Amino acid sequence: MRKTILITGASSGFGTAAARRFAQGGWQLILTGRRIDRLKLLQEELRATTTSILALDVRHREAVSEALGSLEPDVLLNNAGLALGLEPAWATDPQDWETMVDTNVKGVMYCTRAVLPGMVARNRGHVVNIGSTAGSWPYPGGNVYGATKAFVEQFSRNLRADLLGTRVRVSYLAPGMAQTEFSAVRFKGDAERAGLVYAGAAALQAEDIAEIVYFVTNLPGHVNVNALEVMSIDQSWGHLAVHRRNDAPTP
Ligand code: NDP
Ligand code: 8X3
Repeated sequence: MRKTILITGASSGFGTAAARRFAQGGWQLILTGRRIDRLKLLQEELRATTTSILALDVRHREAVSEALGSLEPDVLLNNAGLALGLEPAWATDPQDWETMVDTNVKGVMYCTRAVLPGMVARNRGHVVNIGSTAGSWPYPGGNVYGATKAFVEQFSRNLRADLLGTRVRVSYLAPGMAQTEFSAVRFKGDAERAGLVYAGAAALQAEDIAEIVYFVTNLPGHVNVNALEVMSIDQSWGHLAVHRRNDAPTP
């Protein structure tokens, strides 16, 4: 029987690439996002595949429960998310913090809660949560964005603890810098600044993440990838920052 994946945030980036990858693998797709026009185009592109589209804002608990509660996906890809701003904590727009928490934290909670009872009842399913390296490795300006992704990691691990004894899998994927619309959203449409994020480096591409999601979900049912971090070869960690007073020399 053909399997079904439900993807949040399928209108762009990782979500669109995952839709294409799973379509190629013969899966049925349920694609969600706010921009229904984008989803319609994708549905048209993938018309050989059974694809349903749903306009859904993951921040709205009732709407999520209504739209997803009766669906029976084999895989839920909790991918919808965003960063807004790169200012230090004291200079951010508090509304941006709210939006990130509502989307990246509450959206993941709501979508998971909507499909999980069915997965447990069927004793079958897989929840794949997209986090970020920002959830583990702090950087200036990452403040609430990174914290939301740390939530996603711990939520994923705690879900596994609850689901022990069932055949429902949970995986947490933490990508590093990837070239999607992510930075254009973070910088609120400033395309030039967004382009600089990826300039001169071989950033991850959406297709790379889609391939990893496909791999993780197509492993034998007894194999649960708990957490997986992936970066471009051109990205690594910096040393810990030290603020030196009185022009003290750097060693
Ligand atoms: P994109 O901006 O390209 O895609 C984000 C997707 O999320 C869009 O489809 C958007 O759809 C959807 N989305 C945003 N807000 C909502 C909402 N309230 N309700 C429903 N859907 C929403 O970025 P990416 O593909 O890069 O991001 C996908 C995920 O990967 C995010 O969770 C992001 O945090 C994470 N990530 C990204 C990295 C990167 O460097 N690109 C690295 C690590 C993690 P629409 O606007 O139509 O609703
Ligand atoms: C996106 C990666 O480093 O821009 O989650 O926060 S980063």
